[in-house]
Amino acid sequence: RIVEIIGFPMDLGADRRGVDMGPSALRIAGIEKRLENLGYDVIDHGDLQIQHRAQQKVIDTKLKYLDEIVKTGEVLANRIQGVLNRGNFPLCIGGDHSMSLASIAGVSAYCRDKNKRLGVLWVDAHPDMNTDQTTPSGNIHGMPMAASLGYGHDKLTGLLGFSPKIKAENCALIGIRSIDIEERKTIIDSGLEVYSMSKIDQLGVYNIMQKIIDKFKGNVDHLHVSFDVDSLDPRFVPGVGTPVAGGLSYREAHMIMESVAESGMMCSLEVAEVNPILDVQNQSAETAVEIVASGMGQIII
Ligand code: DIR
Ligand code: MN
Ligand code: MN
Ligand code: MN
Repeated sequence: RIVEIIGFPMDLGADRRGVDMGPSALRIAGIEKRLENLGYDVIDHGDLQIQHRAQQKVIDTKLKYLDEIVKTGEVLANRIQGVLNRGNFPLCIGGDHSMSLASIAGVSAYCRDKNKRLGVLWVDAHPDMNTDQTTPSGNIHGMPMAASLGYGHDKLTGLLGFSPKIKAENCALIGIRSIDIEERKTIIDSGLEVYSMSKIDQLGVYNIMQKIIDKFKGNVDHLHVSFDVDSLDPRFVPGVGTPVAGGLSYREAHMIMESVAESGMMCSLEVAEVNPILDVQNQSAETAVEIVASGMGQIII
C-alpha cells in the first residue's frame, strides 16, 4: 500500500505563529521512516505553496485571510482527490486545522464520484463548529467542521462547488472540551455526536470507539480521520496554539487510533496544529508521529 504525504504549511487560520512549521517538525520526527517500518511505500510530495502572512492583508476580521485559505484549499482538495484516484492513501500534514475544509472537500468529491459514503472521525479539543456569524476570534481553523456540514460563509462551504461535504449522522467528534457559547447552538442544530472528555471519563475511550466504529460499519465506506493534536493533554503535546487542560492521555490517544486501525475503515488521515515554536524539543511532533503509526496499524505485540 502506498501512502502519499502532502504538507500543508498553513498558518493563516489561527493567531499563534509557528504552525506553518508543523510539516517540517513531523518530517524531522521521522514520519516517513515510521510508515516504511510498517510496510508502506511512502511518497512525500513536500509542501504546497501558501502565501506568507507578510504578503497578506486581513480584509475580513470575521474570516481572517479567507481568500488565501480558499485558494490554497482548492489546490489541496484537488491533490487529495488525485491521490485517492490513484488508489493510494493520502496523509495530510499541517498546518492549522483550516486545512480540513480542503481535505474533507477533496475526499468528499472523490466519494461522490465513486458512490462511496463518507464518514469523518474528528479528534480535537474543539468541535471547530464556528461560522462567520458565531466566531469569537475570526480564525478559520475554528470553522472547518461547520463548513464541511454546510454551515457558514459560502466561500468556505462552497469549496469545489458543492455543499455539504459530509452528513452529521456519519460523523463523530471525540476529545472535545472547549466549545464557544454560540458554537454550541450550531452543534445542537446539526445533531452531531460529540464525545466530550467528560463522556470519556464516564464510558472510557475503548467503549466509545467500539460504539463509533459499529455505527460507521453499517453506514460508511470511506472513513476520514482528522486529528488535531490539541486533543491530547498539553502535558504530552505542549506544541499547540490553543492548549486546553484536561485532554486525552497518551494512551487514550493511542487507543482511539488503535481502534481506528483495527476497524480497517480509515482511507485518509490528516494531522493538524503541531506548532514547533511552542514545543519542547519537538516532542509534540514525535508524539503525533507515534499516534499516526498507531492509526496506520502499529500494535505493540
Ligand atoms: C476557537 C478555537 N473555538 C475559535 N478553535 C480551535 O477560535 O473558533 N480549534 N483552536 O482547533
Ligand atoms: Mn522513502
Ligand atoms: Mn481543530
Ligand atoms: Mn483544537
